[in-house]
Amino acid sequence: MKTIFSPDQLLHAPTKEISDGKLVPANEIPSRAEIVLEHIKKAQFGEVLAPNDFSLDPILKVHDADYVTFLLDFWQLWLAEGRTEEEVFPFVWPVHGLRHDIVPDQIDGKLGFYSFDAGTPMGAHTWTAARKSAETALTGADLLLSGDNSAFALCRPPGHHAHRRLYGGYCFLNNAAIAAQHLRDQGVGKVTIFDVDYHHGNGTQAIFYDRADVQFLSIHADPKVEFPYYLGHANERGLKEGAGYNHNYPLPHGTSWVEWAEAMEDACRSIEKFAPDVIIVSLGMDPYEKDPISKFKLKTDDFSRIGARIARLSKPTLFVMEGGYAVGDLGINCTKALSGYLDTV
Ligand code: OKP
Ligand code: ZN
Repeated sequence: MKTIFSPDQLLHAPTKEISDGKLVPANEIPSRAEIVLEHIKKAQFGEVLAPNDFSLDPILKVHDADYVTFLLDFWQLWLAEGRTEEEVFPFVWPVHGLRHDIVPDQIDGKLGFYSFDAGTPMGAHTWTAARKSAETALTGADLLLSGDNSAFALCRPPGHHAHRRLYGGYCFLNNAAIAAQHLRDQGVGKVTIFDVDYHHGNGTQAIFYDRADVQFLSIHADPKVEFPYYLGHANERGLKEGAGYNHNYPLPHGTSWVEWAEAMEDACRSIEKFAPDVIIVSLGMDPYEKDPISKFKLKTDDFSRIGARIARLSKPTLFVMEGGYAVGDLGINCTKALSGYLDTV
């Protein structure tokens, strides 16, 4: 199994974030990718490749052009406004009853228009890193197209919270969605995105909600008590042609392996029924018991079990990294998931 990674993904390097009303040290930091890379190399799963260059087209298949332009330009707008802070946060949003049809000209108006939380800092190099992260996922998709049975896209920043036209939850471009759409555009018939991150993949769900060609399943903490709060309930089953192709498994705080695995078993039965041509795993290591921002109780060896169960689905599989913030154990948990897969497949 090859791994794809670019050091440009380290350029997005926030030092602080707003969480639970406080300014706290950032969780989504470059060392997350570095420790995973170090463990992947040690495990010798296969070559580590740099991502290929892509035009903006595959990103624009998933994200609106005005949103992409905003991500590209926002640092210039920020400086032009005379701001000197290196980390940028939104603070005002067009929620219920406010207008969504006029994009403000001013930078603070734009920041709120294109985001859904105040917990996702942006900086001078955010666009460069996010674009490389998406290209890492796209290169993984291309490896499957050229015959590899599996690949690991070591994406960072993560992607699954990003909507077509919204950033948030540390995510700017939806790497898994961009890879899935690219596979469809290259002739792959049906794609499943299986999201095992602790947080609901609200962006991925929203992007494919009315489509029957991309199935989405997510096992996550109940949004009634956990970020992203406003999406991820069990009764969200898809719309129009997409009805029946969206599956959410919200689980309570404190969930450990037995209950988590039960949800996964149900999810795997739905995947088998859908019979995808390719599976993309949104691989978050944050269901881990020691994760600093999460409240599930999975242990290191449980990640091997996740990988092994996915292997038994017997489909070409692209692993796309999402969250996981217990940095000390992130490398081992990630390699466990991948070796669990490789030892079973
Ligand atoms: C990104 B990914 C709640 C703070 C929530 C955002 C979490 C984003 C997670 N105490 N902050 O899904 O791992
Ligand atoms: Zn997460």
